[in-house]
Amino acid sequence: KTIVIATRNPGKAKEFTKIFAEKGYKIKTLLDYPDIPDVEETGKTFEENARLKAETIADLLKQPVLADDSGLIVDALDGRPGIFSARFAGEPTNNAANNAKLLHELTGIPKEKRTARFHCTLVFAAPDKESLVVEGNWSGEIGTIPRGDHGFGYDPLFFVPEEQKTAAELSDERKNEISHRGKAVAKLRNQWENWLKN
Ligand code: ITT
Repeated sequence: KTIVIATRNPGKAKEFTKIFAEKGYKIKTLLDYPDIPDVEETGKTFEENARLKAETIADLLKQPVLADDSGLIVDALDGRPGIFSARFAGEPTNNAANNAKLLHELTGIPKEKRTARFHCTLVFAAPDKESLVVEGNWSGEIGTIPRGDHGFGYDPLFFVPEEQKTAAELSDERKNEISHRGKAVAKLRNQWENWLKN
């Protein structure tokens, strides 16, 4: 049992591998298909971009494909970087530069105004089928010093009050239990085996 995930982000790939291994599935990502070109993310929403990735690659491979479009929504920045989270500091994705830019833009903003959330929209697409769409959110606060070396992306700056830790200080298992991506996958699991059969 193999699921193809339309991502080239190694951080996402690692999380999905772990999440789906527990369910008895193997995953492949676009890192396993170097000849497939990048899908341009021209949508204006997480869902539009996740659909673009999942539906384009499902048509190309003629098999079911899952895609994740996700990002960090910061209240004090009117929701930025949002759908532009991967390339906040420019192309190609540079996590260190993204985190530095985020800290810089929040200079002088007090703790109580540093609220943010991670969002994840997952789209499962298959040829000649209506896509399945689920989402998950995870609330936190943007810290002032990066902490922890698990996870990826903005995790070292994403402080989770309930855990008194940044996302990068959580174990991989714990992050998957409570994260935006973990919650979205939990919703997907209730529906996708039926969806694949019909
Ligand atoms: P693919 O399109 O190939 O999947 P991408 O990184 O370009 O990879 P997105 O456009 O969905 O994917 O951007 C997601 C960005 O949001 C990601 O690069 C991180 O900067 C941030 N992000 C999403 N989920 C995150 C998480 O769990 N922890 C930290 N940062 C996250």
